[in-house]
Amino acid sequence: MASNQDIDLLLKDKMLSGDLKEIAQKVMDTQRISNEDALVLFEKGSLGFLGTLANHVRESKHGDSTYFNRNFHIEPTNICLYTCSFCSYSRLIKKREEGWEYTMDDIMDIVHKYDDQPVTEVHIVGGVLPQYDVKFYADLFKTIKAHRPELHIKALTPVEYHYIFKKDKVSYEEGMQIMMEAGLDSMPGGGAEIFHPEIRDEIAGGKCSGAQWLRIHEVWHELGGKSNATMLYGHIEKYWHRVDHMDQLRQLQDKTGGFQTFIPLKFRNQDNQMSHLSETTVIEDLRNYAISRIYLDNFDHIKSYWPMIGRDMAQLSLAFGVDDIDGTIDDTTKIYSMAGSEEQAPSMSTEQLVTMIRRVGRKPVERDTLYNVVTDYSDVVFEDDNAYKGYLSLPVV
Ligand code: V47
Ligand code: SF4
Repeated sequence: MASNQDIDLLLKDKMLSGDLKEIAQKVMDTQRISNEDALVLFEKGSLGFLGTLANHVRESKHGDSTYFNRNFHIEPTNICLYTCSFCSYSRLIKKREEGWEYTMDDIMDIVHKYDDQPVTEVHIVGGVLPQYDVKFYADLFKTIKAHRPELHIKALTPVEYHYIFKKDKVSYEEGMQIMMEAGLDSMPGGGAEIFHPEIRDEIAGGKCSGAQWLRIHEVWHELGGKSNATMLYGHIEKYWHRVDHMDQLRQLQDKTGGFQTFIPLKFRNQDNQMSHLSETTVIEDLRNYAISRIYLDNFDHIKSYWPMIGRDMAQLSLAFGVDDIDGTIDDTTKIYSMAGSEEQAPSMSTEQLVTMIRRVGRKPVERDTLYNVVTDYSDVVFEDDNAYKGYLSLPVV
C-alpha cells in the first residue's frame, strides 16, 4: 500500500500551500507536529492530503495489520445521576422504572453466558448511581476473576472512579490500587468528552473535570496499568478544542506511556438534548481520524469503533490512519444504538471481522486487550468467504 512515494508526490505538488508542505515534510521526517500545525490541518487539510499523511504514519507503525478482539460489554445500569447533554442512553433517577439496574447476580449471569465462548475481554461501563460503590465494583471484579481468571476486565472510567472514590473517601491512588488488587486489568477510554471546561461544563457538567480524568489515568499508569482515551467530537466544540484535548493526551502520554489507543467518537444526535445539532459528515469524520493519527505520534493505535460509525465507515477509516476496529460485541452495548447508530444490534463474528478487514486489502489480526497477538489471520481460509456481506472494494485475498 501507499508510503513515502505518496508524500513525495504531495511535496512536489505546486498547488499545495507552504504550511501544508512543511507539515508533510515533518511527517516524512517523523518529526512531531505542533498544535498550530494541527489547527492548520483541521482548517485547510483536504481529505486526500490528510489521508496520505495518516496512512503513511499508520503503515510505518503497523504495515497492513488491523486489529480486532473478541469481547462483550456489560452495562450495569443506564440510570445516572448526571445529565450529559449528548447522552441518549441514560435515564434520570426520577424515571428509574424506564431503565435497568443490575445486581451482582444479574451481572454474573451475563458473564456466565460467555463461558463456552472464546472471548478475551469484558468491557464494563454504565451510569453512575450510589449503590455502585467501591465495594460493589471491587467485589464484582473479584467474582469475575474467581470465575474466569483469564478474562480481561476493562472497566469503568474516571467518571465512575472519581464519584465512587469521593463518596467512599479514598484517594485516587488508594482507590485505583484497590481496583487493581480486585482484578481490574485496564481502563477504557470513555468519559473524556472534550476536556476544555468551556465545552465540558456545557455538555457534561457535574461529572469529573478534564484534569481529574487525566489524573486518574495518570495514577493508573503509575501503577503499571494501561488504558485508552476517547474524544467526543462534532457537537459544539471548535477545532482548537479538539487540538487542546489531544495536546493534553499527548503530554500525559509523554509522561507515562500508559495509553494504548485513541478512539475518536463521533457525536450521534438521536434522542438527546443536543438533537438539534447536525452530525458531522463522513468527510469530516475521516479527516478527524487522519489528523489524530498524524498528531498523536506517541499513541500506538487509533481505533474506529464500528458499533458507532457502522461497518462501511469502519472499513473506510482503515485508509485514514485507523488500525483497530474493536471487537465482536455480540449486541451487548446500547450506548450507540440508542443515540442513532446504523448498528441497532451490533454483533460481528470473527469471520465477519476478518473478511471485512481483508476486503479493503488489510491484514486481520486478532489481539487481546493489551495488543498481544491472539491469531494472525493472514493464512487462514474460511469456507464461507461471504461472511461479511458489505462493500466489496477488493477481492478477498
Ligand atoms: O464516554 C455517549 C460516548 C463513551 C454518545 O476504550 C457518545 O476501547 C457519541 O468510551 N454520541 C463511552 N458518543 C464509550 C467508550 C468506548 C467505546 C468503545 C471502546 C472504548 C475503549 C471506549 O461514549 C462516553 C461518551 O463519550 N457517547 N453518548 C453520543 N450520543
Ligand atoms: Fe451518565 Fe455517562 Fe450518560 Fe453522562 S454520558 S449521563 S455520566 S451515563
